[in-house]
This record gives sequence, C-alpha cells and structure tokens, in this order.
Amino acid sequence: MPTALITGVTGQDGAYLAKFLLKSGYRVVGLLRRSASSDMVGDRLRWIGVADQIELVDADLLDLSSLIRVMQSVEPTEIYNLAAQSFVAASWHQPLLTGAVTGLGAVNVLEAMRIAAPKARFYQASSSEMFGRVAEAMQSERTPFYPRSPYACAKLYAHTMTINYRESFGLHASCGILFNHESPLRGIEFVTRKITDGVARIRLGLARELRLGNLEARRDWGHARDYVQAMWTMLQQDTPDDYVVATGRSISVRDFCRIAFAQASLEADEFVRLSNDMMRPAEVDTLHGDATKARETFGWEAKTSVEDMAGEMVEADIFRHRARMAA
Ligand code: NDP
Ligand code: GDR
Repeated sequence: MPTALITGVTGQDGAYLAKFLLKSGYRVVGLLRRSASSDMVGDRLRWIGVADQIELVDADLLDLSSLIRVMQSVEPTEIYNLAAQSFVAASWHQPLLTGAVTGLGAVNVLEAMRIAAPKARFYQASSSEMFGRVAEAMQSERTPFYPRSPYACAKLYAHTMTINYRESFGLHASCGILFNHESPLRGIEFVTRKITDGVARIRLGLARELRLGNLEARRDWGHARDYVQAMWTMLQQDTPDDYVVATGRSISVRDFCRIAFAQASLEADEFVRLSNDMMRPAEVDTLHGDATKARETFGWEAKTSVEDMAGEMVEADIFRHRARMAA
C-alpha cells in the first residue's frame, strides 16, 4: 500500500487531498503541529469525514529534526508539502515568520526527504501569487515571476529551491503552481469564504452589511476538490516537472459577490461596503491561468464552475449558522 505524508493536513487542501488519497487506497499520514487548541485542530478532517482514517504525527516545518524523524518512521512513497503561512495579507504583519515557514520550511522538508526518504516523490504547493505584477495577460509555466508580498517572495524561494533540489540531487520533486481554489473548507479570512459567510449571515438576519477591500481585484477561482487531483496526478508522471493549475476564467471580487449573493436571492450592491482597512500595501491586480500544459500532459481540467462552487459554499455557511443558532 503506498504511503502519503501530507504537511498542512489540517488546512483546506490537506482535507480534500487526504480524502482523495484514502479513496485511492493510500495509507495517509498527516503532520500535526503542536497547538493549545488541539480539540479544534481536526475540524476540517472531521467535516470531510476522514478524521478517524488518517494517522497524525507530531512535527513542525520549523523543526528539521522532527521532520527527519517523521520521514524515518513513516517511510513515505509520496510527500505533499502543503503547510504554509498561507494568508497573503498577514504576511506583511509577519514577514519573518512567513519566510521561515513558507520559504525555509519547504527546504526543511526537502532536506529531511533527501536524508531519510530520497526515493519518495515530492509535491511543492507553489502559487500563482508568484506572478504578482503579471508580465502576460494569461500566466503559464513560462511567464516570468514578479512577487508582490512577503508571502509570494517566500513561495518563490521554496519554488526555486524545489527545482534546485530536483536538478542537484535527482529528487522526484514537482511544483504545482496553483491558482486560487476555494471550498466550504476555505479559511474564513480569505475573500470568497468571507463573502459566502457574509451572505449566510445576511440571509439569516445575523448581519446587515459586508465590509470588503479591493473589489476590482481579479482572480481565477477553482474548487479545491478538483485541484488536489492535479497534485496527485503530477506525482504519477515518470518525470518530475512544474505545472500551472487553473480554470482559465478570471473574474473580479465584485463579480464573485454578485454570484454569491444571487445564490441566496440577494443583491450584492445593497449589502457590500468598502473598507480601506482591507486594502493591501501592494496588490496583485489580476491573475488568469493558462493550464494547457497540465491538460496536454495528463488530461487535467477544472470540473466545477465558480457559480456551482459559490452555491456550495453559501449552502454550507447557511447550514453552519443554522446549526449554531439551534444549539
Ligand atoms: P491553509 O492555510 O488552509 O492550511 C495551511 C496548513 O499549514 C495548515 O494545516 C497549518 O496548520 C499548516 N502549518 C502552518 N504553519 C505550520 C508549521 N510551522 N508547521 C507545520 N504545519 C504548519 O492552506 P490551503 O490548504 O489553502 O493551501 C495549501 C497550500 O497551498 C499552502 O502552502 C498554500 O500557500 C498553497 N496554495 C494555496 C492556494 C489556495 O488558493 N488555497 C493556491 C496556491 C497555493 P494549522 O492547522 O496548525 O494552522
Ligand atoms: P489571495 O486570496 O491573496 O489571492 O491568496 P484572498 O482571498 O485573501 O484575496 C483575494 C483578493 O481579494 C481581495 N479582497 C479581499 N481579500 C480578503 N482576504 N479580505 C477582504 O475583505 C478582501 N476584499 C478584497 C484581496 O485584496 C485580493 O486581491 C490566496 C491564498 O490562498 C494564497 O495562499 C494562495 O497562494 C493564493 O490565493 C493563490
């Protein structure tokens, strides 16, 4: 039975990937960092129904020795490095922590793998944020990078180090340059989930408005469920490589609001208010992915439309609030 080790298993992608790998017959081991709120840590894994099917091991991306011990005891065949300080806005408040976890942390995982599991296959969660101030209207693997946040700078370091370890040590290491992907398990601080949660609150009479920052920013939003399949498929290729994963459709935050509010028969313009507090020191104005290479190499395409995804998220948030109100 193949064994997958997932760092960041308690995050959005970790939950969807764990579910996908379990269904595919894997033994799934997830990395768990120490938390004082350990009772809440597995919430996403419980929500998605896999909490009792995966093994959890203690380690932290900042602690190389813990990672080496995990590699030695778990003996993974595939390693998915999803752990990160992943919230772009927070990276200006905590640039050093973001650099340490999101950047150097990835190199700690690569080092642990080189020392203790060199035959394993490695996936690095790279990001479309690396394109930043975009050099081309649609971004592919050939588009130059121009990071615009401490987060994006850290991801670019991890990305180029993964390529360097592949070329220097012959590791089977691939990077997925994933564009934004969302789901009902998206953290509440990210804009799509903040919007669908806001829609649910307004629908249920718990709030009267929703305060947002830059409504003109454009993103290529897909569903996490579709994107974790691309992660796995990359590692099944004989030759490691880097791939853009995106839907090929880009819409604004304003458009996403209209779509999400319409799911609850509401008009976004009546409820959305602008707040300067949410503006970023440097913005990524637009992202629009070209995933031709992934489609032509291994047949991956996004399946879920942004409308269907927004509907699923609004429904889940209404359900959550109703359950809280009933409790
Ligand atoms: P989340 O923020 O939901 O999850 C991040 C995970 O990293 C959590 O499990 C968190 O653990 C863990 N983590 C944070 N710090 C450490 C640490 N020091 N040691 C060990 N684990 C740690 O992210 P997503 O699931 O959305 O994204 C997964 C990866 O993909 C991230 O690397 C992200 O940057 C990248 N990415 C995401 C995209 C997206 O649109 N979702 C697009 C492109 C890239 P805890 O629960 O304890 O906080
Ligand atoms: P992003 O996602 O920065 O693209 O990073 P986020 O949802 O935080 O922002 C998307 C865009 O929406 C604008 N925006 C707001 N954002 C937030 N969070 N809250 C608001 O109130 C708000 N109003 C407007 C932002 O300015 C931005 O332009 C995500 C993360 O998952 C990264 O880890 C990942 O690498 C990239 O996607 C691809």
